[in-house]
Amino acid sequence: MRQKLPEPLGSEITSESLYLRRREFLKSAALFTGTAAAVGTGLQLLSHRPTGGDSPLLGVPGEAPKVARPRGPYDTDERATSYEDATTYNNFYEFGLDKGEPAENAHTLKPRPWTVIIDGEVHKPQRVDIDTLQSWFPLEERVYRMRCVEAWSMVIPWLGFPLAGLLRRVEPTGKARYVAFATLKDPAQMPGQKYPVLDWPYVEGLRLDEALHPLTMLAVGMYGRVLPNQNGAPLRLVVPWKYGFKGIKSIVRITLTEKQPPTTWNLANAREYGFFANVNPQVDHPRWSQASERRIGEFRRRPTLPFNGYAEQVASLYTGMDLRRDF
Ligand SMILES: Nc1nc2c(c(=O)[nH]1)N[C@H]1C(S)=C(S)[C@@H](COP(=O)(O)O)O[C@H]1N2
Ligand SMILES: [Mo]
Repeated sequence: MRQKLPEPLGSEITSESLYLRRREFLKSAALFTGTAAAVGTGLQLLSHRPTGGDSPLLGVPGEAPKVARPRGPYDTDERATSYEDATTYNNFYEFGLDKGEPAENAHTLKPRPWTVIIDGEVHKPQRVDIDTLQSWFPLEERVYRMRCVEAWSMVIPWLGFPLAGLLRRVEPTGKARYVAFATLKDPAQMPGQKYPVLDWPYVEGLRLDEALHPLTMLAVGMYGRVLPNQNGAPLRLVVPWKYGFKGIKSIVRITLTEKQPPTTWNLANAREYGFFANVNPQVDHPRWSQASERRIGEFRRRPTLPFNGYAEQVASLYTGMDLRRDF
């Protein structure tokens, strides 16, 4: 059955809450140079939306979600991957190695209640419930390309907020140079952790300037609804110019550090997976070419773009670096 056409995001909220959200947005927007398209989606609305079943905000499979808002400076105009594909073709080894397994198995993950720790080289460490953390920031929608190191890609409308807002709030010390992230470790909720395929918990990291870049976001939702478990509920990192494995899922801890933190795929195979993992069509994976990619839902391969098409925004972060050596 054909689903009801999605309504514009935020259409259900009252003018009063819209007013309050706008004020919040203006406050936080002052921290950034670029202006982002804030989506007035009420957090209450989002967090109570069930992860299964119908949603009026859900896109029609195979069609770009119809979002009645002006395209923001960070949005690609490429057609979004269908919700169906984005939620059934996943990499989330805590729930199995096959692409279909996370969607089948991730119901054992309990994304609420959920505590996130932000610590390390910060003046104001936090131990905070995910709903409180979410309430600190207005949600924005960003339609980003996502390029997996395995040479497939998607286009996903994320809902979240810039990581920079959270980092500024905890006030990094003068020693902070990197940000480390960790996924939940609980084999009862994440049955794949019973097997030593990777070092658990999954960990990732960014250099502080990468973490503060306005493109870098923490997502709590996608396609106008709360993040499905298989996509990394309740909180996942999105760094669109890097290979997908940098986008760590189901985050419980964010630690600012002086030294470059260990990262899971680099620990597993340093020759194949670097710390930076910037999308680079000129540096092949030892076992396959990175020059082109398969966009999920499309027939023909397409060329892979330097920094996944975000070179204009991020290339300057790497001035003076040899990106063949620091891949
Ligand atoms: N904790 C955790 N995070 C993870 C992974 C994982 O196995 N475990 N897989 C990564 C990889 S390789 C990719 S491509 C993306 C996939 O995100 P998606 O399933 O939402 O498309 O998640 C990344 N984050
Ligand atoms: Mo990936």
